[in-house]
Amino acid sequence: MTLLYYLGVPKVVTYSFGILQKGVLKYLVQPSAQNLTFTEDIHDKLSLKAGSREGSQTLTNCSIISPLGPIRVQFPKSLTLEEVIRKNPDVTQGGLYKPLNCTSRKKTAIIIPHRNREHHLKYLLYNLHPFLQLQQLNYGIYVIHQAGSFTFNRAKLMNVGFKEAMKDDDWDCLFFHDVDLIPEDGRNLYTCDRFPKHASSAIDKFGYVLPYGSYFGGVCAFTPKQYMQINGFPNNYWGWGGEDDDIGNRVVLSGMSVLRPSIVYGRYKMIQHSPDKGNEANPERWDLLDKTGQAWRQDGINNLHYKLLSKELLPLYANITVDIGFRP
Ligand code: BGN
Repeated sequence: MTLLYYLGVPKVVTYSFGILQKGVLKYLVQPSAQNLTFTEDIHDKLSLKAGSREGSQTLTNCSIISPLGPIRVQFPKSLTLEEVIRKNPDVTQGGLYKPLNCTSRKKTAIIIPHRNREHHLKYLLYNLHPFLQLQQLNYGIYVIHQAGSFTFNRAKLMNVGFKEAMKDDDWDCLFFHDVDLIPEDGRNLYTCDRFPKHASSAIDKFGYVLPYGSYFGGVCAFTPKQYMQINGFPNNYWGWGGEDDDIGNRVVLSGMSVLRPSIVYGRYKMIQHSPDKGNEANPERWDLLDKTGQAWRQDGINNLHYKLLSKELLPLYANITVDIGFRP
């Protein structure tokens, strides 16, 4: 299992692994039913500890091993945001959390691009908060909301998230997270590594394998240094598709490899939805991708412009609303 955990392999090799996954591994890695923990049980586990922060004693370092294995994620029909707030009493304004009885050496910011997906956001928060708390991380959740109704730009929102989160704290890891993906295994650690990480290696929508070897969509993680090394994400992909491939290309072009959790740990459930209005497929994506090799140094975090409209510290997350402009 440990050997499978990370595959620090360049693009080409990852591709052949993708084929291998499809053929054989898929059948070896289904979690057995008796090991599954329900989201609600995780909340129960945490509520026993809630509020029990121990006084001024010197705290020992937290373990970075999550007690959780496979999770059967839940989507209770009548769930409200108030209930999610109630279930997370130790999360402070702006969606910040620190372990109660140990000192965490890991500080992770979660960046979630968003528009009109309140329903998904509620279920993601319901599942993600306890998941991160059991990993004993210092963490903060940032939701980056694109104002207006111009075409959606996922990668530019991620750049805004990076900039805004780094103003608040010296995060040592940033997770760039789709709003509709729920992690299904506690051993998928939300920490950074020697190279950028593609955390969603096995999404249910693709039959729990990579759809293609160089796939970099869904959930990925960078240290600030790695993020600067790829010049952040592209700002010029308006609409659906291609921006994740561009980011994956940047990793390779800047001399790094992609790390992935095994398809046992990297499982995610995608919340089903119909295509978003304002996020139609981007007809320019093939042309843009052809040019990544020349464009990545000019377009990215170094030429990012946006207007910050508001920053509210809500109980479960920091809500950042931005005007990022429109396709020129
Ligand atoms: C790919 C998309 C990705 C998307 C995955 C999975 C493109 C670029 C043209 C080659 N890439 O085809 O953005 O995440 O599918 O849906 O469309």
